[in-house]
Amino acid sequence: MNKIKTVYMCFSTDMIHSGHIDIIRKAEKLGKLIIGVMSDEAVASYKRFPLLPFEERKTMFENIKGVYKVVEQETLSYKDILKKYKPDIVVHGDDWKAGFQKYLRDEVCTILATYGGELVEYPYSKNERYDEIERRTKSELSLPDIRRSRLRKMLTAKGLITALEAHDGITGLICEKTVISKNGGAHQFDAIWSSSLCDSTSEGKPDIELVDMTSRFRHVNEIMEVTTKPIIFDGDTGGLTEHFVYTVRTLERMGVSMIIIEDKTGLKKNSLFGTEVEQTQDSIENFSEKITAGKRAQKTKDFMICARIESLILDKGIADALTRAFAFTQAGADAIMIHSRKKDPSEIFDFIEKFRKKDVITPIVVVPTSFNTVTEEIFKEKGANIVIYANQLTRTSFPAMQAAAMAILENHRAKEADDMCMSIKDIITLIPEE
Ligand code: SPV
Ligand code: MG
Repeated sequence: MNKIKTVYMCFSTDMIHSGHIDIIRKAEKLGKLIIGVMSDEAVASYKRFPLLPFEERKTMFENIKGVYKVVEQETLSYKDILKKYKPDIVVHGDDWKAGFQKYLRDEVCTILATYGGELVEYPYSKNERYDEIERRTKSELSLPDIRRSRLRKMLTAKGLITALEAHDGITGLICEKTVISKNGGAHQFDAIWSSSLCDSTSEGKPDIELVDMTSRFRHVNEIMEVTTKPIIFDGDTGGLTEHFVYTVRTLERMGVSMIIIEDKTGLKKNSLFGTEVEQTQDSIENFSEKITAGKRAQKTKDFMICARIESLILDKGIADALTRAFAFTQAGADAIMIHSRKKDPSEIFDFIEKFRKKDVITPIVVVPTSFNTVTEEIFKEKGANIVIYANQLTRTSFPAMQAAAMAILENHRAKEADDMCMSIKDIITLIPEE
């Protein structure tokens, strides 16, 4: 008697439509159907954060007639799952023959060939209605409640997340849409950083809390209009406690996930100036009160207040930074940001190691503008949880704009600047019409 074949298919969707049911019906006719449901982390890495968490997506597939078993596929790559279950047949839509998924397909074919497995592909069901479902899902992700709560969820799912600076719609879109695929994996930014330095710079002003909150909120709003990713807001010193509580409520209502406030007082200057300019650190008591007042003011459990410690920036040493970090978490801070302007990351690593000896839960945020040789993998290994690329989009755009302006001045025409310009076609791809 012929042995019943095992069939494997993997899904990342959080909504089942008739196209999925069609392909499942075909696959189950080929044998005992095992469905792989992709982990939250794997889905978030290449697509978007799933609306439904893994467990719910798993239950959804378990309840489909004809499905023999549902398992978790932890990575985009099928390698581990194929090695584990050795299915006789892998079923997939034929859409993965090109694009970033081609690598995955090639890998599947190579592995299947090692044990005589077979790949069965069905025509991908392109349907306007399915595109509409995906569009709707995306717009739900941008709703305040859903967007706000996603930072905590991502931290739990991934352990370490990254944020890239944006200060307007176009930089927001770059954070939202830039994805690279490499060796069967995909990589994109998890969140967006609304930086005081870059908001100020984009308005041609210094980073001294001169750009008021109303203008800062306008930048956030512009970003929110065209993105879905969670937003971390640079709240400078947070201002007076009496004002800070309103800032917390406004940001929370808008759907921002986290505010980071730094323990400085008086006229704030950008930290990267260090001790070249006069900067005063707030007292532990005052800053703790501000944090506690902010925590009391927020309405949801999702919103996070992060305390940023400036001790290393102001040459006050690790011991002072640690004392402050523990006091601020005691006061209710949901996360700690430790900053440094040294190229050498040792003092950051030293802080993280000592903090983690007493506190393994509170997320640690780092902004590696100066200590930029450290990779995300190393930060994760050391115990950091959020890596913010705080100003690279702003700083890369100026040289390009200046070069174009100079080329036009030199040549009395724009032709020489042409090669530096993004094509209209690329602009349309980045900014689609709804
Ligand atoms: C910002 O981006 O505005 C920051 C980070 O606060 S830093 O410029 O490094 O102080
Ligand atoms: Mg700032």
